[in-house]
Formats: sequence, structure tokens, C-alpha cells
Amino acid sequence: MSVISRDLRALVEEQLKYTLCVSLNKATNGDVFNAVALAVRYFQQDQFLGSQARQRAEKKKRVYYLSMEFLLGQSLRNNLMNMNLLNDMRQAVNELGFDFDNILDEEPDAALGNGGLGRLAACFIDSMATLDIAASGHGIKYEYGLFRQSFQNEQQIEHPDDWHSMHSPWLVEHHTQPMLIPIGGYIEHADDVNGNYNPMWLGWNTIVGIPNDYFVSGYRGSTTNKLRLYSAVASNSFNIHIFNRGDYIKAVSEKIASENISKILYPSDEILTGKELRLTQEYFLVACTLRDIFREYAETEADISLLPQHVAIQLNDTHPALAVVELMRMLVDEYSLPWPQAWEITQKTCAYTNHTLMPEALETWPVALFEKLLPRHLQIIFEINHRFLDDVATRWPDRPHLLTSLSLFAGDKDKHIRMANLAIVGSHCVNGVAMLHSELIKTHLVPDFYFITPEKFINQTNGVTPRRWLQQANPNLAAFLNQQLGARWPTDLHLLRQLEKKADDAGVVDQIRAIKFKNKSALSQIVSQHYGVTLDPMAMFDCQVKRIHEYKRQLLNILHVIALYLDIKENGKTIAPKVHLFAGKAAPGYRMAKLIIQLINTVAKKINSDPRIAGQLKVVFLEDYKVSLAESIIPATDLSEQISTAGTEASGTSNMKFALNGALTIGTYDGANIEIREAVGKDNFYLFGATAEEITKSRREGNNNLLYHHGNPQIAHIVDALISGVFTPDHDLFAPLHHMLTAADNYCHLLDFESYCQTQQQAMADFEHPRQWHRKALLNISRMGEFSSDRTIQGYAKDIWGINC
Ligand code: 26V
Repeated sequence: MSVISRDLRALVEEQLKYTLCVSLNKATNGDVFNAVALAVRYFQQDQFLGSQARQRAEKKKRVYYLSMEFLLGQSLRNNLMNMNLLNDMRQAVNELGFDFDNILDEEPDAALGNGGLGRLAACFIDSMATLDIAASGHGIKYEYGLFRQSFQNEQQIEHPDDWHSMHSPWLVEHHTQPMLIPIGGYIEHADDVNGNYNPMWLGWNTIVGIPNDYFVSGYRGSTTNKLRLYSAVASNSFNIHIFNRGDYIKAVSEKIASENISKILYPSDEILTGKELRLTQEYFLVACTLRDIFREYAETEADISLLPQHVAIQLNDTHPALAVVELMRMLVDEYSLPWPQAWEITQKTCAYTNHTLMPEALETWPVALFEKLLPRHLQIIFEINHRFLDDVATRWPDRPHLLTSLSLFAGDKDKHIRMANLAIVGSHCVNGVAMLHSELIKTHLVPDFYFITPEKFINQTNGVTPRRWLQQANPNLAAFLNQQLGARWPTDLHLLRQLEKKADDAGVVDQIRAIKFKNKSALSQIVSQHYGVTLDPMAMFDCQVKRIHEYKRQLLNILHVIALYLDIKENGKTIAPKVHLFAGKAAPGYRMAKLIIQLINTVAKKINSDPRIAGQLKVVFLEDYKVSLAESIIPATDLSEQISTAGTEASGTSNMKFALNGALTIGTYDGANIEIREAVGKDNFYLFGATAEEITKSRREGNNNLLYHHGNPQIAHIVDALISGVFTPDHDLFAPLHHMLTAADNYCHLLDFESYCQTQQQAMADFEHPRQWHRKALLNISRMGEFSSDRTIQGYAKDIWGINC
């Protein structure tokens, strides 16, 4: 028994006994998970306090990463690995008489995010700690994370996700540091003693924010940072006057109303419904964070004018864009700074990352709603807009149209605030998340902002943390890499390049193949246990896992599956075994996305039960996609589906995770696919489909559906299978999808369909030659070093935050 494992064992027993009050012989796996997590936290807290003291002593610039979402997944394995305690803890737990892998499985995923944006935030906090940046993440501790998904009659059903109903052992709640946040009320217009206009915000209610800290330990280093998640509680003073009037029920219901603020994560990404609670959540996050920033600042600095030297605020999309306004309010109203100075400080401190070009995802808020919740902030936005547009009018007197496109307000009667415009005006830097995306921001999304301030616009291509997405998710490949390259690759991913030399070594290629086979066997086990479908690990595993969205085109994928099916059934064609896996959630109110799920499940049921197909095609839609499921699917994938309509996917990050784990990509010329293809080599990437320019042209000309009506009759036959009774006797069920494809397809499925099918055929043919296939897989792995989130964060540090690391 190693010394460490003996100590760990004692620590776990101590936590069981004194914190959880459970005796070892009665402890469940859940109890042991909690005790182990608490024991790990013990080390993290130690390191956290050390890091804080050191960062303060060194007067390091602090980064505040504001995000409405942090999609963390499970933490135990991650923390143990980063702290280099995994093997010792495994031994300690086994010695206590428990199966360590079962203990790891006990942990519920923390699903405090919808998809790519939230997972990126989780990768970033890992990289910031690993790179020893003095940073903290700031978000909301939702009581309910993203809903749990199940299928009933092929349809998605949503269930509440009470991820920490058992209370997460990772969070330290700071009751003693409540933050008081004003909301509501009205403005009293008044003058100060000097006769200057001095409005007063009066009559507000108070929300109380309680910070909960989750520790983020860098990989094998000495830095532990924090992710601070705020939960809302009602304040007593808020209710006291109502209590005094004797209206007990009203007082209690108001208490419930304020606690609702951190109750639930909004489950719809890319579609905004303009809900009051959502705006309140965004303000709550921003107001709590800024109070923390000012409090921490005051601990080391007195001069507020130096804020931009010591603090960087990064806005993860426009959701926390109110930070610009709250910062102005604090500087002007509370610190009494003159407006121009406050504005300069604000712009130099804030920076904004855009994550989407989809018009329906761009946040706007009704002015009327704003006035009700945040009357003082609304005044400040009017003032920002007024001064900004005056300046524009002076500098470009001959371009009056700029005053409309750049305004922070849209519409005449039913006025809305444009949050992207606010975020851009209030920031010194605006970045996109992949090269193409950053170009499209400049040329299509906000060309007039680019015209007036071109220097603001930059690119930072996304990345993923190799610790979670390779080392932890794919221990077989990680062990192989350790043996080939040594143990430094997790923090220096460019070292993967050295593997390239082995591309023509058949023995090495065979090892890559064997690792993939092992991972596919493990996934097959999960699938057969949960779904009763037997998969052949020799088959090609073709996977598309991501949120269900028309623009991501799961429909294109299933249309190709239908084409294969009809070809086998009607034309007697045979194909080498192929498995199509899908996973992902649809926003509960997104009718088309839910119908796509139903279609895939319906097709899957038909194909999997057709004896003529057996051994050739299998289709499975895995329920309840989440980070931990992704960690099983990605290492087991041969072909990664990245098939969004060109110009719609800002970057994608699963595309990086797949390639890093040796999947080949079938993908469009979109988002980071373009850079991945450039990196891995065009012979090792299956490119298909129209470019963003061609898509724009086709939309303009209204040609998207021509192929159905005048093209290849085979295509019409496949599309008509949706309504002809092949899969369901109910001909109307999928008619809305059929109609979309043939009459009103903004995402150009049929435009790309032939190209997609041909490219699929090529991939299927290539898979018949395993040595060549896995040689390409090896080249993918070895050339993906660029896509570590460490590289991305180094870019943010240098180009946006002015930090050396
Ligand atoms: C919008 C809204 C609107 C209000 C309701 C809640 C909500 C939640 C999320 C969003 C926007 C989501 C944008 C997003 O997730 N973008 C993804 O960001 C990834 C990281 O940069 C990127 O890889 C994906 O391509 C992009 O779709």
C-alpha cells in the first residue's frame, strides 16, 4: 500500500464518518462517491488558498469569464487526474472494499448548459487553470440543469434534471457573503447640489445572491481557480413590510418568486423567447459578478481608474452583455466618475465573444420589459446610444444609414434593445470562434461596426481540453500516446505531431486499429444493455451527436440512411456493415427538431427489425445525450458527421474531439471544419457540399429544391419515403419535414444531397481497407495539436487580455 493511498483511505473514511455520518459497513456507492469527492476537495481547497495568495502577491491581472452556461459533466475523474491522485485513490477505494469504476459512475453530470457554448466555457476554465492564469468563471447555480431526455413512442419526452438534489459535494456555499441586488422600482429625476442632473433609482426590490464555489484545478500544476455559481434567495428585508401588513401569503409567494431566478436553465439554444425570467437571470449573473470584481479589486488596488490594467471581463456571447451597463452604473453612480472616463474604463475592460450567426439567436429585449426591471440601466443604455450615435454622425456625416444599423435600439413603436450592438460598443475586442465565422461577422453580421472600428474584430478559433477529451475519455489511446511520446502531450498537444513519423509503420497503425476496436466494443456493450440492439464492432461506426437543429442537418444524415435502406431492400444491394448512431436533444418548443427525432427513431425501428437488412445496417438514437455519454461515443467513432449548411455552424467543437480521437470527418466547408481539414490534410477528410457563398447564391435564386422537382427521380423517391407509408402508416406524420425539404428549405438539404451520398460511398469503400483507413486516423490524431483549448486561451490572453502565459 502506498503512503498516499493509505492517507487517502483514512481521509475518505474520515469524510464518511464525520461529514456524512455513515459507517463504512453501511455506506452505499453514493456515500463513497460523496466522501471521495470531499476528500479530493480538501486538496483542492488547500491549493486554491495558496493560488489566491500567490496571484495576489504577484498582482496578476485577473480574468472574469462570464457565462450563463458551464457544461461541466462529471468532475471526479477529472479532478483526480489533474491532481495526479487517480491511481492512489483507485487503490484506496478498492481497499475500502468498493469498485472504483462503480464509484465514478455514481456522479451525475452537471448539465448547466445547452451545448457548444457551455462546454467551451468548461474547457476554457480547465485551460486557464492549467496555464496558471488568475481567472474565475462566473455563472448561475441552476437548481435544474438541462432536461433529461427519454423516448416514448419514438418521441422526445423531457424530465426535470435535479442534478444536485443530493447536494453536490463539489460546491462550497458561502452563506456569509450574500450579495444584494436591486431590481425593479423607478427613477426620480433630480438635480445634485451643483444643479447637475442626478437621477435616483428608488423603490427597488432586493434579490440576494449566494456564491457557491466549485474548484478548478489545473493539470498537474500548482494552480486551483474557482468557478463561482450564484444562487438566488429572497431577502428578509424585501418581505418585511408585507409581513408587517399581515399579508403572509403574498410575502411567501414573493420569496418563492425571487428564488425562482436560479431555478432552471433555459433549454432552448439559438432561439430566444423574450422571457422576463431570462432577462432577470442575465442581470442577476452580471450584478453578482460585478460586486465580486469590485470587492476583489479593492483588496489590492485603490485607484479605480486602473481597472483595465488589472481586470479583464470576457462576455461569453451577449447573455452577460449587461455587464457593460452595470459597470457604467457602478462607475458613474457609485464611484462618481465622469461619464467619458467611466466609458473608457468600461470599453478597455470588456471583450465580447460571438458564438452564432443565426438571426433567431441574436438577443433583443423589449424596452418596456427593461424599463420595468432595470429602469436605471435603460437610462444608461439610452445615454450610451446617444453619445455613440452623435459621434458616428460627426465622423461620417455622409453615411446617415449608419445611425440605423449601429443603433442599440431596433424598431419604432415596439422598441427592442440589440444586445449584440451593446456588447460590441462596450468592448475593445470582438472575436468569432473560427476563421470563417470571424470573417462572416465582419462581412454579414455587423458590417457597419466593422466599417467604423475594424481593429476591434479578431478571430480565436475554438479548442477542446485534451485532458478530458483524450486522456480521460480514451484511456486506451492515452496509454498508447504515453508509450510513444512520453507523458507531456496533455499540456503540449503539438507533441502529437511526432506520431506522424509512424504513419507507415504497420504495427503502429494496427495498434490504433486495436484501440478503436476496443472502444467500439465497450460502446456496443452500453448500446446492447440499454437498447437491446446488438452492434458489430467490426462495422463502421458513423456518429452524429449534437443538439438537434435544422441547420445541423440530422435530416440529411437520415435521408442518406433511408437511401441505403431502400437500395438494399428494393435493389438487392449489399453493403459492408454500418452503424449509424445519433444522440442529442431538441429544444422542448422546437417542433421541427422534435419531428426529426421522431423520424430517426421511426426509421431506426424499421431498419433494425427488418431481417433482410440484418448484418448490414443498424441505426440507434441514444437517449439523453450529455458530456459523459459523449465521452463514450467519441472514442468509439470511425466517421464523424459535421454536416451543417455552410455558413451556419460558428465553429463546432465536437468536430475537434472526434478527429483528436482518430475519427475521420465527413463534413461541409463550415466553421472549424475548414481549419481541421487544413490541419489533417485534405486526403484525410471527406469534404462535400456547397460553400457558404454558393449557399447564399442558391437561397437568393430560390433554387434549393430544384433537385426534387426536376432532378434525379431517385432523390424524389427517397424524399417521398417520408410520406409514402414505408416507415409509418400515418402519411401525414412527417409531412411537415417533407414540405420543408421540397418547398421551403433554408438549409439546402437537397442541394447537398448527391454530393453527400457520393462522399459517403467513398468513405464506405475506403473503410474496406482497414490499414489505409487507420493510417488516416493516425494522421488525424497526430495533426490535431492545434485544437487544444490551451492554444485558444493563449490567444485570448495575448490578443484580448494582455496577459503573458
Ligand atoms: C442562445 C440563447 C438564446 C436565449 C436562450 C438561451 C440561449 C442559449 C444559447 C444561445 C446561443 C447558443 C450559441 C451556441 O451555442 N453557439 C455554439 O457555440 C460553440 C462554441 O463557440 C460553437 O462551437 C458552435 O458552432 C455554436 O453553435
